[in-house]
Amino acid sequence: MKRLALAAVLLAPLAAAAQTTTLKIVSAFPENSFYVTRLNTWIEGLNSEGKGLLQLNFIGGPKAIPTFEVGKAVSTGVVEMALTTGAFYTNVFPESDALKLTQMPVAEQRRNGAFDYIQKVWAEKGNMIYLARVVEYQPFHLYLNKPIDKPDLKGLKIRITPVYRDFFSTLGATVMQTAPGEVYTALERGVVDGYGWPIGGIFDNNWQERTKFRVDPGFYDAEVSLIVNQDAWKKLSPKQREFLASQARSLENRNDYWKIYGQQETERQAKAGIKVIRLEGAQAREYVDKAYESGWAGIIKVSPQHGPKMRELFTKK
Ligand code: 173
Repeated sequence: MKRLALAAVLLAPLAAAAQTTTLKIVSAFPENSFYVTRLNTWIEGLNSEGKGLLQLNFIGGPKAIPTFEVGKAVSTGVVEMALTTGAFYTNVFPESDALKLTQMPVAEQRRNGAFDYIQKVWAEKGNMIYLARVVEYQPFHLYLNKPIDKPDLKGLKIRITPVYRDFFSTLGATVMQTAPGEVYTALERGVVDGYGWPIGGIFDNNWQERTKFRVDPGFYDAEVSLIVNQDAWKKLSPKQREFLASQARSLENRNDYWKIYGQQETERQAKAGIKVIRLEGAQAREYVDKAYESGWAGIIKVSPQHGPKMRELFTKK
């Protein structure tokens, strides 16, 4: 009897510890970006609710794993989770960059089959669980230091990621890919005349100091999501999976916040002296149409298998 009780005392903490899984998570966006601030707040909440079940250990941003390596790290299980965007892991599978082209909120993607299709492709081609989209309602813009009076970027050198490559190239730009962490230096040295970025976030790394113009309208919708290594996901218990999915879902459900953030950032840019180059009427329509046409042409070219189906599911009817 005595021995049994002792064994129970000794084994109880072990059993509890065995039930807790800790997953490593990284961000492909710089440590000091607002996306990461929001991620850390979410992780704190998850860790306090997930005691004894599931914990997340934030390893860091691009200093830990470089921006364009994060997708591979998740795919191979070097880390179990990441906050990143599809444009940063086209080196895992090229369809990843298509998420910028969705024309309906993620809530609707979960209803119309788009989300299921994304999950299937991400699992098959990336060994990833596409868990939740945690940024939306953030159109991309072209930011410039030289003025333009029509949608023609000939003679301009623009910083890009895969998001903007097809579109800005179509407009005649010379393009140069960099991670977000290298944008400031590229502007400072005059290596580029402008860059692509969503409506929000340019203040995180002081790019406003090196930005004269924003071109309106914006185009596409910035996608930032939580992805999980599929093997790590399968190793979780049903209860842990349910917990992680519902925590991620509750962050996704708060995406309306990004609408307000976009307005605030627009005002902040005006106050910082950034002038708007506004394309109007037919020119504005052509600009946005060109963005989608060149974007889809690029995706369909690299993925004749999934591109057309994604286009059908992602396009507003
Ligand atoms: O410009 C970028 O680095 C980029 O591709 C991106 C994608 C989503 C959100 C923010 C930036």
